[in-house]
Amino acid sequence: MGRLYIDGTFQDAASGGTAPVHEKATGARIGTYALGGPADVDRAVAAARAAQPAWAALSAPERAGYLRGLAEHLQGRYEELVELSVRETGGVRAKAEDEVSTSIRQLLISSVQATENAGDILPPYKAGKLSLSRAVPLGVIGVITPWNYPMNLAMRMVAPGLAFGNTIVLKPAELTPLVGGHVLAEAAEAVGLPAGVFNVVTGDGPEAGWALADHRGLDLLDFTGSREVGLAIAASAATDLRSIRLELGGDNAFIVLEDADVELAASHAMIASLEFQGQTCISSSRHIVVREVADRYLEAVTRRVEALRLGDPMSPDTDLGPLISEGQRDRLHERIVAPSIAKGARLVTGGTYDGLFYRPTVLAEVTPDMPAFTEEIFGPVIPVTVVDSEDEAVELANRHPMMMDSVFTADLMRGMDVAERLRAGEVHVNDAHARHGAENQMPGFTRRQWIGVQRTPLTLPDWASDPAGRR
Ligand code: TXE
Repeated sequence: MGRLYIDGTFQDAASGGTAPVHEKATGARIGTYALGGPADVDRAVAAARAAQPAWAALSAPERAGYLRGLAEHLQGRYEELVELSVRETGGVRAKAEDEVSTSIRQLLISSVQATENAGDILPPYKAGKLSLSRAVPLGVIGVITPWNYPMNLAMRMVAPGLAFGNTIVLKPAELTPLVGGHVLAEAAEAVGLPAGVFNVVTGDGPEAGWALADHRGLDLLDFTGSREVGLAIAASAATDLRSIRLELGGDNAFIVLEDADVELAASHAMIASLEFQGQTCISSSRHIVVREVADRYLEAVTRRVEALRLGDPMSPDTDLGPLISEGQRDRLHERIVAPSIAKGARLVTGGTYDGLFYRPTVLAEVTPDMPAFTEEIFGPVIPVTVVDSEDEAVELANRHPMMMDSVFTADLMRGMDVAERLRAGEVHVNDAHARHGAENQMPGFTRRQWIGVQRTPLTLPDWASDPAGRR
């Protein structure tokens, strides 16, 4: 631990510095990570660049074989990795199991996809032409990941990226560099991935992160994290039109209509807002409930929330573990919960904390001018806003950027209609956080190259074929 993985070798950061990694539930030190910086990122990008042509020149089944090897390696360490994920992220066992198994599944899916289709034959525009589109790798991809699903969010980029012939430099979050970076480097070494194909530069955001985000030697920079850092990366990339892809937060809506099964909605609300203590970009951040069922919904949610067990995430009896950091706790409490209560929100339950353990919280009478409505929550808080109609619910939901919304109604067609009116990228009807196979649809790890071949001689105009012979 405490080392970078560059060009196929574990090595110290140029600065020589390391920093501790802590178990979130206890604060115990569980490892170290190397404090990489610009010089390390330069070396990693150069190694990835040098390795890329030979990696892309391997056959797709050969690359797929390496991916299957990575999957087998992770599977062989399953128990150890689940435990490490629990310690490092503070998520309960079920969350850690989901994270590791989703990462393995991603590797297997990408290994198949890469061998399936290398392009298309297109209908020619004119007779005698052969028109092809060929999928070619982008080249070198920089990947910056957050701490909430560190292995899974890395693998979503790394697996398809490698499968399609790209090479990678990964900068994992400093709160989770082990399960989000070091373990993946160990896997790469164990399966003998060619040197430089996959590199891990750990370090802090403003140093290692920014050095990678701002690097001119990448073909794509992929960032998952906060809106603030995303804005800075977008501004920098705009200065010379570098390719970036950003996945930032979402102030997602959870709509309960008057004909909904209120108990069902309340059960889904637990998962939608409280899974991993609500620290997920697709967490439901605003519960918008039609007045007729609002009291019943509030009661059903509160009853469930008050029965949740907060504690050691390793214990099978625990429902919610600690928050990831004091910074996240303070942001949640000082910038969202307390000011919303000050503005008139009613604290129904929770609203207190002990260290990183934040009691699951229900806020009622939340209005659209309160931080609990306008800000992404990113913590175990359910803010409930009452509306008079479906139209008002849709209008309020659409006021903020959303990734994934839910709508609860007894009428599925009505649910579909509401879904069509919501601006979220993904909407669930009578469901939340459902797995719909997004890992099958990761976009853009190749670019399209169009190839046109003239198969039969063309009759060209005189001015092109023989201008000198013109009379
Ligand atoms: O994110 P940061 P934080 C959102 C969520 C949360 C907020 C803050 O709203 O409350 O972000 O979380 C690296 N240049 N999400 O502070 O700082 C950093 O090292 C380049 C949503 O932890 O954006 C880490 O690897 N990189 C998200 C990654 O960016 C920088 C999940 C994310 O850290 C950098 C997590 C810089 N200047 C938080 N500064 C989701 N979409 O799921 C930091 N980083």
